[in-house]
Amino acid sequence: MRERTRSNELFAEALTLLPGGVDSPVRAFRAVGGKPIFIARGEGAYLVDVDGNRFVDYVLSWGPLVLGHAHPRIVAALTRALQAGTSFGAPSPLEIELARLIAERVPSVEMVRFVSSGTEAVMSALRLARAFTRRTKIVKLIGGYHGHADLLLVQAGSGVATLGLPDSPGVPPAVAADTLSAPYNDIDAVKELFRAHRGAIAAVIVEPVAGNMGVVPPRPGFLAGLRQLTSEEGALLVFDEVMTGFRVHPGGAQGLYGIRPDLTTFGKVIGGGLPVGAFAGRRAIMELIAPSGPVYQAGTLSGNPLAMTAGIETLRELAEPGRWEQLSRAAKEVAEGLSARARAAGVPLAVAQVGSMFGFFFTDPPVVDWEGAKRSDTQRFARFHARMLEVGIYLAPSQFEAAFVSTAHGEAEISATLDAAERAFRDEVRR
Ligand code: KE4
Repeated sequence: MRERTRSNELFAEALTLLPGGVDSPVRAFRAVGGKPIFIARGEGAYLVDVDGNRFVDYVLSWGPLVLGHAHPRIVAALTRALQAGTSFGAPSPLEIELARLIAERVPSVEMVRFVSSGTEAVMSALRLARAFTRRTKIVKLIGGYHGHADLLLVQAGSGVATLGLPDSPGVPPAVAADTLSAPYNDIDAVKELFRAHRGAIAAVIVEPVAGNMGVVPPRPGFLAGLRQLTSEEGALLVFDEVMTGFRVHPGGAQGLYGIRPDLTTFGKVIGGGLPVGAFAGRRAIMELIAPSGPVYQAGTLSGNPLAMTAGIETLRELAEPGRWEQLSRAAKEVAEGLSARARAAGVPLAVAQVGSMFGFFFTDPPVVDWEGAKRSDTQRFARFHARMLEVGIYLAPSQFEAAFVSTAHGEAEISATLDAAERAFRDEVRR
C-alpha cells in the first residue's frame, strides 16, 4: 500500500470548499477514523485511488454498481447515448423502456415516475400516500434510512446513525411530529401505533431488508404482518427498495418474500451508477401524480437519457443466464467465510446475507433491530475496517451500512478478502 499522500492533500483542499471535505457525510470516515480516500477510477470489482492503490470494493457506490465499475456494456451504451446529447427535458423512448423493464420484474408495479435520487423517490411516494389516503401520519422503523427529506430524518439510520446525530437540526418539530417510529421487526409496536393513531396513518415505509443500520433481515412474518395491518387499517405499505431493488432478488425484496406493497421506491441499481430514483405502484394510486392527477411532483433531469440508458443496460445484463446465481453465491461465500474465520479466531460476529448484499456486527448473533445494532462493538469494527483497508479491501466506513458484491467479484477477490479477514480477526484477538 503506497502512502496516501495525494489523497491527503486533496482532502485538505476539499475541506476548504466542501463541508467535511465530502459531498455525503458517510463518506467522511468519521466513524472509523482516518481520512477519506480520493478515487481516480473504478475497474470491475476494484477502486483505484489517486495514489495508485487498488482496493476490492464492497461499497460499489453504496449499492448501484451491481455489475462492477465501468462494465463494458454500460460504457459502450453510455458512449453511444452521449453522442445524442445528455438531457432533453422532454419524453424519450428510454423512459418507457426502463419503466417496462421494472414493471415486468416487479408484479406490484403498474406505473412508474422517475426522479433523480432515492430521497426524491421516497419524499414523492409519501406525499402521494398522504394524498391518496387523505391522512398525514407516517410510520417508519427505527434505524431505517429513507433519504434526507425532513419528514424522514427521525431516528434514521445510515449517516445519521453513523454520526450519532439524534435527528437533524432544521427539521421543524411540527414536521417530525407526523413521523412515528417503531423498532424494526416489532409488529406489535407498529400495531400499537395504529391503535393510538387510528385513522390518521397514511403509510408505513419500511426497508424490506434493512441495510442502513448494518444489514438486518426481516424476521419471518414481519413483512406479512405489515401488509395485513396496513390493509386492515386503510394505510399504504411502502417498500423502500432503493437498496434492495434488483439487489436481493430479480424482483426485489418483494419478489423474494412474496409481499405486494402498494408503492415501491427504487434507486441505485436502476441507474447503474447514474443519478436516478423512481417511485412506482398500482395505477389507481400513481395516476394521482401530476399531470394526470393533482399531486405535484417534478424534476428537471427526471428520466434523463443517460441514466435511463445505464439502468436499461444494467437490468438487461442482470437478466442474462446465471448472473443472479453468481451474485448470490459470491455474497454467500464472503458472508459464510467471515463467519467461519471469526468463529475460529474466537471473535463474536453476527453476519447476515440476502442476495448480493451482506453485513456483519461485532456482537453475538442475532441482531434484529437498531437496539441490537448499536450494542455491537463499533470500535472493533473501526479497527477491522482499518486493517482490511491497509491490505486493499474497501468496506463501508461505517458499521451501520451494508456491503455489496458485483458480478465482477470472483474467486481471486473473495479469497483475498477472506485471507485478509482471517489475519485481521487474529490481530484483533492478539491486541
Ligand atoms: P439517495 O437520496 O442517497 O439516492 O437515496 C436515499 C436512500 C433511500 N432509501 C434507502 C433504503 C437508502 O439506502 C438510501 C441511500 N443509502 C445511503 C447508503 N446507505 C446512501 C449513501 C449516502 O448517503 O452517501
